[in-house]
Amino acid sequence: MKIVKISHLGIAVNSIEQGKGIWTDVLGLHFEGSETVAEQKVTTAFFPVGESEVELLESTAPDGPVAKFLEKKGEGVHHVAFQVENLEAALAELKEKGIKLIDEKPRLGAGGKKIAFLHPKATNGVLVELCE
Ligand code: CMX
Repeated sequence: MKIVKISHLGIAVNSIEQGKGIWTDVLGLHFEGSETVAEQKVTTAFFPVGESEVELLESTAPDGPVAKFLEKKGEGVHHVAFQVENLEAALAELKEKGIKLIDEKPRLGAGGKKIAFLHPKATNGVLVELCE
């Protein structure tokens, strides 16, 4: 498999509205816009940084993955997303190597990108997203 770059860093926040000021007013990033991804039970907000982005994640439902993360750990880095050249091939390769996957097949994430998650137990406690 070939990782091309860090696509984004996902940061779980209680509220995008209340949390985004530090990223824009203080750190000087540009707020590109937000999008709700119903399937993931999150609203995302993107702030480009060079070729990568910061993604703030606010939960839209108490039983969603980000709500559970916030309840357990509080606000903080939720996942790191790597852009890969061929997501299906990368997943097949990881499965073949016995790596614990959350998604064996790509699903659709923010911006209509194909995404899939690896289980944090397989990657030193860090939730890893692959996207294409
Ligand atoms: N980073 C690191 N570890 C995490 C984690 C995260 N983001 N989320 C959960 N975990 C850990 C928990 O701490 C827990 O560890 P322990 O067993 O040591 O206590 C373990 O994983 C299980 O966690 P849980 O709270 O019981 O939750 P679930 O097993 O129900 O779900 C996970 C965990 C990772 C499988 C689930 O959150 C998931 O499927 N995530 C992928 C989808 C997602 O996060 N979507 C939101 C972002 C969408 C986007 O960017 O578009």
